[in-house]
Amino acid sequence: MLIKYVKKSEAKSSEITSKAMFLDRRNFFQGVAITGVISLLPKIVTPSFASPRAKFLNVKKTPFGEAEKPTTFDGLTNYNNFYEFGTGKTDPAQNAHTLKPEPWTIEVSGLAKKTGKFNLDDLIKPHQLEERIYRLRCVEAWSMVIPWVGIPLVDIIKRFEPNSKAKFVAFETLVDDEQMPGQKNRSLDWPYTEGLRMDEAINPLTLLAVGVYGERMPNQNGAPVRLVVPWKYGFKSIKSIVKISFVEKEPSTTWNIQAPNEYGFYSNVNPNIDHPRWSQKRERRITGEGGLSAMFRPKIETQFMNGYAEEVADLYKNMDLKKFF
Ligand SMILES: Nc1nc2c(c(=O)[nH]1)N[C@H]1C(S)=C(S)[C@@H](COP(=O)(O)O)O[C@H]1N2
Ligand SMILES: [Mo]
Repeated sequence: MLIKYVKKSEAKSSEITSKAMFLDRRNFFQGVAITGVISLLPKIVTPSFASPRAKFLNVKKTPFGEAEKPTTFDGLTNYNNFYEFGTGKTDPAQNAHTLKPEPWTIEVSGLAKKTGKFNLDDLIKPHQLEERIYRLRCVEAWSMVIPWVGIPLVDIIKRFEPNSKAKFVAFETLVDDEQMPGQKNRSLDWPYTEGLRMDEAINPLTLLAVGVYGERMPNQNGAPVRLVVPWKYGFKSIKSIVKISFVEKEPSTTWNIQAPNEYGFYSNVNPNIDHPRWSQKRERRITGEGGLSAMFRPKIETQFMNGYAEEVADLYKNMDLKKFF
């Protein structure tokens, strides 16, 4: 990648020390023994990183989530949903090393003045990378707090100059069953697809993320580039994006195709609307500390729009949220 970063070997020793702290695996896994349910726990694996771990230079800090305690690096890289690498939570950490995140091309098409194939580095280069700490609430009722590195999607969208007919933005993940061996199974319809209404896509909260903790995106989290839509259930935050298209009609999306009665197009986090098979009122916060047993801690209340209502509730002011779930 041409994105400016400093190789670990070039990092100051002070940085290496702090790095070593969040790489301390004992933090994440201590406490597992006391649960007495080891056989029920996901397999503990060593996270895989295809490329050398390296820090971005020049990431601007922002006030987003600064009051929150992020999930540890180990926590957010060892408990993932990424069906392209298997359906288990530890499958991505174990299997995602086969993904080659560089070089990476994104194809932009549809109702815009500028379309074509773009190298990811060229797309990113003119922009200031930001760190934003956002809550991620999975539809399965767990959550994390993640220090993302990225760019507001709106800044990227502007450059393609979509026209007034473009009412939605559709996204697709890579299809390559050599790089993504989980695609040899029909666990989902490949490619994984997602979509946002244009006003959601250009909302200043919506992030195109290229890293976490100041480093390039770990493969299991969606390298090299993914969406982060913090007020929506996690599955809207599509990983390893290779296609973006500006379209007139609401695009079809993977989980809606899979189970339309369970997963709607909007999928805004909403504790007042239960999933047909479970409550969405509360969530388990995965801190990454205190071992995987942390998942057995009492749940916390889920907030309407995942706590981002002030920024986004207006987008839905004339809509029946029970109908457009
Ligand atoms: N391509 C793709 N993107 C995906 C998924 C997936 O299986 N494939 N899983 C989604 C789900 S269900 C969640 S909760 C988040 C998890 O992101 P994380 O692993 O970085 O926590 O990614 C989302 N993006
Ligand atoms: Mo999810």
